[in-house]
Amino acid sequence: MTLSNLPSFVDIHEDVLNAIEQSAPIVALESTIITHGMPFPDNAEMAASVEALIRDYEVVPATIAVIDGRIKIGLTHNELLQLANVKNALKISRADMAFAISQGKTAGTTVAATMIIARMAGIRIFATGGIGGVHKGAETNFDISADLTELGKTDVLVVAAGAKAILDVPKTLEVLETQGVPVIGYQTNTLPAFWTRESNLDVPLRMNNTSQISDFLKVRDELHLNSGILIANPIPKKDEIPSEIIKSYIETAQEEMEKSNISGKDVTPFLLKRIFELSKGTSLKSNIALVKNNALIAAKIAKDFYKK
Ligand code: PSU
Ligand code: MN
Repeated sequence: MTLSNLPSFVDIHEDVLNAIEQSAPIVALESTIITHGMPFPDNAEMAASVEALIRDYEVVPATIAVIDGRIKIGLTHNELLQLANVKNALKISRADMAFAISQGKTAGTTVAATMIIARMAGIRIFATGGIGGVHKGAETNFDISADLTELGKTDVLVVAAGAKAILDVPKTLEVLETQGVPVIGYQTNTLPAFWTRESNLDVPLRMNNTSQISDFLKVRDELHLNSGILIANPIPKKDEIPSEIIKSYIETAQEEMEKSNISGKDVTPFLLKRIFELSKGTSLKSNIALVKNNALIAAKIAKDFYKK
């Protein structure tokens, strides 16, 4: 889809539009992390500082969301604050995007929905905290995030801090492989585990600098593979939470969830919120630090990819 035939309900921020027209580097950002992943006001502070960090790198940030039924690609400061503060925002993926738009709702876009919207505008590089994956007990509850199938069919590069230990990480890697999604460890041999730098799983591919990643993306384009790429970027050492500690919080949160009949799209927000409470806020601090770290790598990749 070219810019001129974007749907009538899409608003592109002026800075983003200019960057698209000039083939200048842009990094897309998701908004479920704002509406459902972090409490106010930390979510607003996180979103604004991640955008600022990308701008400092001379790359244009494009936070993607749905506000009052309109797709926004790039938010004003006021829109960002509004979104961070809104009660009852929807959390939308591929399945419910059209619902939010046709009903005039406000919604945070998941990794899947953000990838779809970024691709519409030709934005190729996207930073987030963590992707959705295969949940524990998937063999009986079938809970597999639509993020994984989206990565299998939409050619946007996603920088994330690996897969969270609230997920079944080995199964998540298997599904990514089935979907044909390259998983590239950035300067690491093991798949990062979100709050911790390392896990006991080998990362399928490794790259050590952003220009290698940019070259890889260019080859993928020439091959017309048309699917996503996952860059797994470890959390900075100083912001890590030891795995034994985070494991005990996850187990408690998981048990509570099973007792309280939480299912579907409420699962990830519930677990994140309980882990935040159980860790007395340290999980949130780490989460913010790793999002910033991912934004920085994404900005570097974008700069290399769009170098003239
Ligand atoms: N992981 C996080 N924080 C988040 C999410 C995942 O650490 O906010 C969000 C992302 O938007 C992701 C979504 O796309 O949760 C996945 O939700 P589900 O598991 O319901 O597919
Ligand atoms: Mn799910």
